[in-house]
Amino acid sequence: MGADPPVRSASKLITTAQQHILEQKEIHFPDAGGTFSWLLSGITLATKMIEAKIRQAGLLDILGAAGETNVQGESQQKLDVFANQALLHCLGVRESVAILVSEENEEPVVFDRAPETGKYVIFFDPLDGSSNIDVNVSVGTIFSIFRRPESAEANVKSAILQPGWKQVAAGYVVYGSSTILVYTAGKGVFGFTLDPSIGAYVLSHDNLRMPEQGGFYSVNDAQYTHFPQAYQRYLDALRNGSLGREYSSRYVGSLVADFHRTMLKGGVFLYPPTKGYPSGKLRLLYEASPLAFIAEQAGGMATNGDQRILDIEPENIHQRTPLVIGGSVEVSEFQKRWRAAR
Ligand code: AHM
Ligand code: MG
Repeated sequence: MGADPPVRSASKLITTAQQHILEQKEIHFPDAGGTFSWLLSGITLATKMIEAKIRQAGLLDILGAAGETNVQGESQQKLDVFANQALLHCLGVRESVAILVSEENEEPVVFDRAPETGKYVIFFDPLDGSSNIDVNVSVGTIFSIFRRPESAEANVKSAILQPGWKQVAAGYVVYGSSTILVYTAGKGVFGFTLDPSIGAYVLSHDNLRMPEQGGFYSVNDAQYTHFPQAYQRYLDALRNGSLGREYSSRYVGSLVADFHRTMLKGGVFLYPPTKGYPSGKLRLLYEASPLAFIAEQAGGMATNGDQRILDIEPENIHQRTPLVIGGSVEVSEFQKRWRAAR
């Protein structure tokens, strides 16, 4: 027999989201089973189906209201319906899912699964900012995962109404000029870009950190006169250089897109209470809370003014909250001014 063949180096060219999730599990949770990774693969699959549909949107003439209104009284786009069904289907078939809560469904979807198998409760906003589809502007999907409480007295209500600090994972997908998945499982934040040629999310943003202070603020400025005074004074301070920076404003009107820019470039995103939305417009459980978890994992902060978003004890599944989220410098400055004004 001749000499042994040379051993090839195992260095990787790419890391897919699936590989990454499994590697992270081995590092941080070596005793965990594979159900959590399988669960996340349900989300990545659904978002690839949604992304494919979005890319065809102009071609297939599938835009426009589907003739139904959702639980918030907003007119539903056909793509909202598709995105919701894709997530309900891809997650519903996973045995580990106990309860699914969607922005598009008034009631939670509860599966008849024993607590030993049905371990997770998942919230999602299937297609956030969907009115932007008509004008070819970025939209997104947001998700939030909790463990189902194990105690015998835990019922559906207590499984659903958990504060955000109990999330085991959260993430979003922004369908923009490229499609990017960002997620955290409580051990840092990672971003993956969908490579359409192979249909896989590829690691592109390793251990994402939000700048402590950035140069952008993001708010629906047209509502300024309807904001509480403390918000107005804070925005004035951002504009007049009191925070030691010259800020520019950026507002897409798609939460995921505005948040993603804030993650990468820094700054602050605000959705204050307004006359039309006295508790703010954004929903706590499937918009504010998952993004707050990601922001904190990346070194940022998120508050409703009175409380850290992750500390809010929810009272109902579709409740709204004011949201101030972004870099630690900007958010703590807001917090200080808000408290002083109370
Ligand atoms: P949606 O869930 O109906 O799409 O609404 C949420 C969207 C967010 O993406 C965005 O931050 C906000 O609404 C914009 O609201 P406004 O047009 O009032 O600024
Ligand atoms: Mg939404």
